[in-house]
Amino acid sequence: MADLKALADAVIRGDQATAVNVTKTALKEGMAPKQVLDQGLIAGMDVIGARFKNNEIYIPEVLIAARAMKMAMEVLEPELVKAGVKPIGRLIIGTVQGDLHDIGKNLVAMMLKGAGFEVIDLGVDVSPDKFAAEAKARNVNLIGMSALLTTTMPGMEKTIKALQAAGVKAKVMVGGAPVTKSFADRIGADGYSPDAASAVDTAKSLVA
Ligand code: B1M
Repeated sequence: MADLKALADAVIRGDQATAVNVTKTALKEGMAPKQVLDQGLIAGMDVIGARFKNNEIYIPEVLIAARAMKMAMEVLEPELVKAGVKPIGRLIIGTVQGDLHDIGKNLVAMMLKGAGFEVIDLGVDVSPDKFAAEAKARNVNLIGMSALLTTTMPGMEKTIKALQAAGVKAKVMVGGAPVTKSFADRIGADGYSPDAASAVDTAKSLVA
């Protein structure tokens, strides 16, 4: 019988082979894909998120765990689709125009995937028009923007204006080293997070 605690532990350790094997065994035994996701993969990433938030682990451990989760998700995803399991929210995420930094944005994207969001990553140097066009085309309920340069932060405000002009109703959350809560409030963002772990809490509260 597949052990979902062992699956969560494999994610926490970043043990890709075990994560994939336990996922395959669970599915072969007829376990519900949603149960494998919630009690195995997401349970493991929740622990990673909490440890990261408490500075008990650092970026490399998060990336290793996220990779194990990604490998297992490749096995699980088609079964989730077949079972009609819906993600808890769908978002686009990108680094704003003129900015090529993506390590933090990727980390946030991975944590959100780990928490059960469908994440569409637009990459770096994303223009306000592209954010607006993708938000409309993909019918998302959340938009995430990252900026690492003081010179590119104004791109967040421009993007919010472009989203409003395009009639996009999705919530907007922002983050990145130079971004602050007061900046986020000033430009009219719905949410701000200082790090990837709290970004999950913010995203969940925005789509709730
Ligand atoms: Co650049 N860089 N860089 N850089 N770089 C910084 C940001 C800088 C602070 C270095 C410095 O001068 N001390 C400085 C910015 C100064 C400023 O504007 N205040 C700087 C500069 C000036 C530049 C260039 C202009 C340098 C030059 O060419 N003269 C140039 C700009 C290029 C461009 O973007 N157009 C440049 C280039 C680069 C590299 C390409 C070499 C490389 C990026 C590689 C890559 O990302 N693929 C790079 C790097 C690596 C850095 C530093 C060293 C590290 C950034 C990083 O990845 N941190 C950085 C200095 C530093 O921070 N020590 C620096 C780790 C990452 C996990 O943290 O991105 O903050 P962070 O993400 C966190 C949170 O902020 C938050 O969660 C993450 C995880 O906890 N978060 C969100 C991020 N996005 C979020 C979104 C959310 C919520 C939370 O919601 C959607």
